[in-house]
Amino acid sequence: MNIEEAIFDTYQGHSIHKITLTNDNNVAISLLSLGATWHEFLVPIQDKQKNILLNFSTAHDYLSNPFYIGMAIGRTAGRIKNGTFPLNGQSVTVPTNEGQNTLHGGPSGFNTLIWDYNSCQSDEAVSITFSRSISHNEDGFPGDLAATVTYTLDNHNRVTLQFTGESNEDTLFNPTSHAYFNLSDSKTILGHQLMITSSEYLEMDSEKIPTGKLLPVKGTPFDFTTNQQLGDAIQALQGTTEKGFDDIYKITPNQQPIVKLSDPTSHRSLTISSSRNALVVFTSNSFTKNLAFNSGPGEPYMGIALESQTLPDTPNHPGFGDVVLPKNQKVTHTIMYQYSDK
Ligand code: FUC
Repeated sequence: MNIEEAIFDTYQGHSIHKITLTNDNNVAISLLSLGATWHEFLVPIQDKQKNILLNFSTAHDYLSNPFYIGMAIGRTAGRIKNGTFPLNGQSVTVPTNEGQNTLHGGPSGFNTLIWDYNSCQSDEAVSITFSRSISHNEDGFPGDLAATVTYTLDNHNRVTLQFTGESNEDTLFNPTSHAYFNLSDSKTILGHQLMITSSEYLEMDSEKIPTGKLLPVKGTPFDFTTNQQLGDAIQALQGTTEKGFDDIYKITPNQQPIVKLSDPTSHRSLTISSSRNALVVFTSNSFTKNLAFNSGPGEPYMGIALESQTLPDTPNHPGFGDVVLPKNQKVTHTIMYQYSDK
């Protein structure tokens, strides 16, 4: 077990730190204090390490595109229609950042913040906890929120991501991670297989806001109840505007893991376990070569984001769940990622 700290970059006069956690199997994760970002997931291949996450080499690159690469998302993942929702019988409006809607916590979401951190080490696991107080005036959501984002790497090659929130007023809390994975040795995820324990996905309007209607996956390219090759599924969506997946699956969390991503060529795989009721699947359909990733210029389908969360636009849809964080109550959400190369 090992922890290393380095300066990653400087942003608006602040040092951005990179913290690398390594386990006894030579698996490592690195995190950035900007956006509490998951920067690298390094897995051993022979005597080297391979990174299976999309990432950038500068703070500017992380913040100069709309894709939230690797970043922590909060207070609310996904879109809130018109930045407006009911809370305690009143209509609350928060700042918007995608047309008239609020995406991924709005213009001052978790991903835009520089977080404090401290680390912790035991024989079996090593972790880092990012913490930040976010005032109502800073991001425009009700209440001053004390938030933490903890990444733990253990010797079973598991990464456990834990978010906590506590506010002095009732507010919303629906955080997630926007890590993009590519397990393979090729530039795209088209050869990957995907399995999701979900039989329904959400209908959305032209602004990607849920209409409230659920659609069955059975008999469609959206059906990942058994292993499906992403290249085949994406091919079947070429007639759509999105030309790939940017979809919200309804999850029944009594079946774990909720998703398995695997690369048959390298035998690398990743499962995700979570008790939340949704998984957003985004196959980087609109990435362009102007994105200067560490792995080279951007291109469609170079990574897949698998965002475990509560169904978005929650308070505007009865039956989607409850993302209200009651005042003075600490709420914890956990997402667990299990890597394997067997
Ligand atoms: C996912 C998508 C959004 C957006 C974002 C970067 O959360 O649902 O449409 O593109 O990623």
